[in-house]
Amino acid sequence: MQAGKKRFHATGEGKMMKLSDSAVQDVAFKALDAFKIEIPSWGFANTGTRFGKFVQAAAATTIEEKFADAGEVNKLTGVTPTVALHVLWDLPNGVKDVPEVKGLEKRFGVKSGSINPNLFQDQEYKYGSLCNPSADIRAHALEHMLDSIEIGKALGSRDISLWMADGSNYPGTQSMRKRITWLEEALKASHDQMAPGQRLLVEYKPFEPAFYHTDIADWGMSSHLAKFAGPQARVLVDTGHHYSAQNIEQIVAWLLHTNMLGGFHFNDRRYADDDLTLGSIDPYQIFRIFHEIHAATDDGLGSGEIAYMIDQSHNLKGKMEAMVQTVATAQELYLKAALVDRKKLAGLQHSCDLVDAEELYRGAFWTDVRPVVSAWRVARGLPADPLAALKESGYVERAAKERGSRSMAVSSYA
Ligand SMILES: [Mn+2]
Repeated sequence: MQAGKKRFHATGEGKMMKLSDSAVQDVAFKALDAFKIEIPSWGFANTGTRFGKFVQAAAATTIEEKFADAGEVNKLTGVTPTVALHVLWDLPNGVKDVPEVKGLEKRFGVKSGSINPNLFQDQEYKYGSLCNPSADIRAHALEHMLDSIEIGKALGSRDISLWMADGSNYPGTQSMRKRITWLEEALKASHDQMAPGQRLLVEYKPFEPAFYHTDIADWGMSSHLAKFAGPQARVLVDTGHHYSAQNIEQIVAWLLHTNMLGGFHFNDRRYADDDLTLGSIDPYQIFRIFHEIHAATDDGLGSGEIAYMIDQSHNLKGKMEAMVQTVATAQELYLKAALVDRKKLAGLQHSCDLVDAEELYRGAFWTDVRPVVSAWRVARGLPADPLAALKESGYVERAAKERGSRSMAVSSYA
């Protein structure tokens, strides 16, 4: 479709949105211009499940290849200017690796995004990292946090994104309250070392790898810890880290209301934390989350500080294809939510016109926005269909040829 030929209509007249009003296309383009999403370096590497890995020839095996892939996704989509880094996987030598990473940023046209400390890989973390009963091990974990903050400063990246595997498997084997205190101390000490403008994002997860208690199990715990740490700390919502029936958009509404929402790790799941591509199971869930954000923005709660990030591990789909597919899906769902006529919806909510309100809301969700996203891409000099452009480019085949000898070296899981 050519830009400007068909136009979107989002005033919510009836259930169907019409492609007519140029003002609505302006709204759509403005929303798409504002939307950026961060992609994770680990989404390009060979990863697996607890049981094994199915390796892919085109998978990235080095930080250079991860940056090359991330740069390619940004070229195709135009909305992924940053790549999340995992300290031990991407910067095994800490701050010493920063010059190399800076060189890769220049070469591939993407910047370093959130810095993810790794507090779950070392043998000493068997019984926890920042919550370990051993003061020595806690100190070592804190040192890694502080190193990660220094890496963030050196790279000029804003967010330190903390997820911990800490917890326990059996009742009575650990003091949950002592561990809260240790966590409070560690996050406060980390916060104290941050530069102005840096942020600490605190992620939560109800279970896995710990199966009895997880030290940061839900958004309330994250929010408490972030507040305790200091004014530059916020909550990070990973959409996969909830119980199946949980109302995630309500959590988002609370975090917006209390100004504690720092960002998202987007993915989808059918059961637990499966890291499936966004919107593959429940796109309406993501639409409902974005609606809360758009509505809060209207009400003057700034959305500029919300980091949208992808946290997915593609062990069956091709990694590049899965990433491009996810980015496009995120744009579509963000746009659908932007097209809700929120003024009209507020009126229907006030008068308790339940069916009309729901139909207005769902009408935006059912609108096929793909043509307007394509028109926006063309208007911005991007491929109209990034997945097709990826296929045509031959990038994945080239990567498979170049990387195959390294990426196909299977390491057993046990
Ligand atoms: Mn996550």
